[in-house]
Amino acid sequence: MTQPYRSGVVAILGPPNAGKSTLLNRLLQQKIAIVSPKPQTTRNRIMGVVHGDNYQMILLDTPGLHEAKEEINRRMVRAALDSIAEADVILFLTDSSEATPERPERLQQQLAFLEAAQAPVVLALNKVDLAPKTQLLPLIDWYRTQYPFAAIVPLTALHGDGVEPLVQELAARLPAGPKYYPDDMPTDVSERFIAAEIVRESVFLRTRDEVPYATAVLIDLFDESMEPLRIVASILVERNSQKGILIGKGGAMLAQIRKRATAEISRVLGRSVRLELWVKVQKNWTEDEKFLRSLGLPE
Ligand SMILES: Nc1nc2c(ncn2[C@@H]2O[C@H](COP(=O)(O)OP(=O)(O)OP(=O)(O)O)[C@@H](O)[C@H]2O)c(=O)[nH]1
Ligand SMILES: [Mg+2]
Repeated sequence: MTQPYRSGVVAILGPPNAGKSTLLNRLLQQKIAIVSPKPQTTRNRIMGVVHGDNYQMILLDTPGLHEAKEEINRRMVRAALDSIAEADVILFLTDSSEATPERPERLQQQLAFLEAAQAPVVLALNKVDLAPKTQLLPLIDWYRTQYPFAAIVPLTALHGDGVEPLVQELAARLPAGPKYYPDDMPTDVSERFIAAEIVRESVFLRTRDEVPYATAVLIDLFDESMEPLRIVASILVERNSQKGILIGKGGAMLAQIRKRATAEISRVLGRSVRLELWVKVQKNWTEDEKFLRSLGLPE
């Protein structure tokens, strides 16, 4: 008997910085989600489609689950939790090099969210390249006592080991279903969104403390008819002092951010780009409900 065609939604959840976006990009073999060494990089739910021979896997990358005090953080966590209801399979991804059972409460809280889910939960232990080998088996045993995972897969999203076995585990748990998206459609995010996100990624990579978290990026112009592609973007911050940091001495910081973002947008979109950046102060935007909604963050 031939296998039925399978399709469905896999929601990727887990603590901040575990490597969720790195994994999404690897599974899609292209960059649609930004990545940084800082937590809380991803702010929106980001969809990507993996097209297998006999299955279609709709992946949802989500913001990391964290203790949310500010309005923006509350909404980021909401975006992540909302994806649970849509999921046919949940992929819970953690950092195996860090999240040892020494800090179990945080993980237990996150696993409690999944208990409401009807969907099977596959655990992926990421960053095994950084974890001491002797740590892995006790860690797997510990996770087994915490939740009835459908499968546990060690992997490294960055280097690719373990990714294929993970795909097999996920695909096998998709329900029988139709092909929802055409083969040539890897994502629903626009090039405009990716460009704004790469500017934000560049800010995450070049600045520290509260500055990346006070930053939002808006695309003011995205003119595809121009060669090179012309993009004008505003980088919003909350305070004048942050604007000063982003611009830097004689404009040096902004020049660095622009240079890095231009190169990365060109690489990802596969065409040359001319990028213009403006830094603007928009007081308390991280608490502004209407503005957060305009950024696609749910109630
Ligand atoms: N060594 C190693 N680093 C990894 C691996 N996977 C991801 N990283 C790094 O971990 C950091 C966080 O990766 P992200 O993909 O941004 O993590 P995330 O879970 O999406 O983070 P948030 O969006 O903030 O929740 C980046 O510096 C990645 O390069 C891995 O398998 N091995
Ligand atoms: Mg992310």
